[in-house]
Amino acid sequence: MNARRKVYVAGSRPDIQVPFAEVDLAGDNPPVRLYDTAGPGSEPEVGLPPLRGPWIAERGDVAPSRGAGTPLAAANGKPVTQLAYARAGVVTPEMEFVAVREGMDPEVVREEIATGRAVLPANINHPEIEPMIIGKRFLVKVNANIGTSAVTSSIAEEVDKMSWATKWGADTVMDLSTGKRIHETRESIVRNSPVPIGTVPIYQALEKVDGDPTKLSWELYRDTVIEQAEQGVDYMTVHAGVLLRYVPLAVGRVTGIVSRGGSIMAAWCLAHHQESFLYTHFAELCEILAKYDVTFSLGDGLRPGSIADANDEAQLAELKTLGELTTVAWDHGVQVMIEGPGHVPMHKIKENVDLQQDWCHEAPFYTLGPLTTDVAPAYDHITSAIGAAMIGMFGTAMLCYVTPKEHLGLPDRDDVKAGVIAYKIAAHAADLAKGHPGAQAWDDALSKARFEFRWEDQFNLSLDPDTARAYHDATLPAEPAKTAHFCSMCGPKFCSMRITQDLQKYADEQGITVAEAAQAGMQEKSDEFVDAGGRVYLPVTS
Ligand code: IRN
Ligand code: FE2
Repeated sequence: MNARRKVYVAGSRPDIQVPFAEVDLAGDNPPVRLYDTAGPGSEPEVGLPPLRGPWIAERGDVAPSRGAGTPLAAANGKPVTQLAYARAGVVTPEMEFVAVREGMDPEVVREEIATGRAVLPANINHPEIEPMIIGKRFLVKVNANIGTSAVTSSIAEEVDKMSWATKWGADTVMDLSTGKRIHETRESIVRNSPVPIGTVPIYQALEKVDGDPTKLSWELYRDTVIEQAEQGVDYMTVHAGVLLRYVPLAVGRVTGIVSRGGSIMAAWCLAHHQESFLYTHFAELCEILAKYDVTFSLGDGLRPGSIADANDEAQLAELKTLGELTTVAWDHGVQVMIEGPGHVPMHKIKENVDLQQDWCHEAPFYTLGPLTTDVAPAYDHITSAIGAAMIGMFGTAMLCYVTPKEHLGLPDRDDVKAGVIAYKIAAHAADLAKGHPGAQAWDDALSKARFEFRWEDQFNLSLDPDTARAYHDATLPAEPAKTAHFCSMCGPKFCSMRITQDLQKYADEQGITVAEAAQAGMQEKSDEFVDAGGRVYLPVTS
């Protein structure tokens, strides 16, 4: 029996169908509805149905960019972004979709987007997505990075990794492919992805100049951005805050510049001794993004790559510039989020959120971990999930996962799952700490199932039912054990939860309080103990 079912909740119009995973529970316990990122499931060759197609068309502001059959673009010179609509007081179907998904008032969703405190990444050329929102008033989100590199993996493998990541709860996926078939890989991923897709266009631009950053130019970069926007990329990392004058600030660091995009731009700035073209052409870039509703993810090219470099001058100088660029993007009607570190010890985490929120006018923060210590390669999903939980609690809106392979190699399927699960834990722990309405209902349902020894319910409610079930079965494989009133931790004779339950039952039967029952029970047990010969260990008789 599959106790986890996909259900859809309709919005104000029949084509707003919001997915949830519903978990049926035993007895008269009501079913629990969980946020669901898995999508309807796709045939890789066909792709997902274009759910948002009618919503995009009926706004009447887009047209095929180069005639029939070509990608869409803004038709009348005005931004076609969710930000522009939110400011105009319009609740789009996308906004209503996320309101139902988050259990929030659609007006709150609109307001958060209008003020820039939240983003709804939804390229008009990615009609396949189930809309989601990133902002501190909403559930903390998780991004999973995937992507081919020149050395390993195929397109099919990457599409599979994307589906695998969303199955375990990734809210967005970034395709960081490098190497030969970037365009084709991205096409397959976008057409099959139920979640927004992010990219770092400078990576593909670099491939076009055979890996020589000094040969990059604004024109080449611009064309790459348009190519990706037309494919339907929903948000793009742009390292426009790496200014020429900031590069020397990274010289004295323990780990220099660790951001790939950041080091590409630093190399270009130094080679030409000019200001970054991402900065000098930023307004033009905004005009392009506004035509497709691509959301900016302003990159942290100078993020710290070690505990020693956390919160240093280079990092904070860049953050200030990202704040200025946020205002420019907003003036163009473009949605913005801000990327953050990296490696930060726990006592320096809060300052990151406070400064980012202040300097970047409350634009959503999107951080990579941060890793709270550098001493555990192979376990950086853990070192960073600790930081991610903290930074999420302080108001970070999205957490970029880190896998066990961080610093060591390219993540495979198992690493993707380990990373996503670690980050779902961090995100949910943050939701609880923030008091997000409804977050605790999930914990309460699982706790109750645990207390009542409803093993199947416990498994089905868990973040990773497969592993929970497998661990249980490894010690108590028999089917009856799943309903038995003990677990393998304490065994049948010493289960604390069973003792509490027995006490309650005894008190109810005798019409006395639990305290009195405990007293009476103690006496009874003492007598029984003495009668049985006063031995501590009894042979198991059943
Ligand atoms: C997120 C927050 N800070 C960085 N990230 C992610 O790191 C970013 O979104 C991208 O997925 C990845 C690689 O960025 P760099 O190394 O090019 O900066
Ligand atoms: Fe690192």
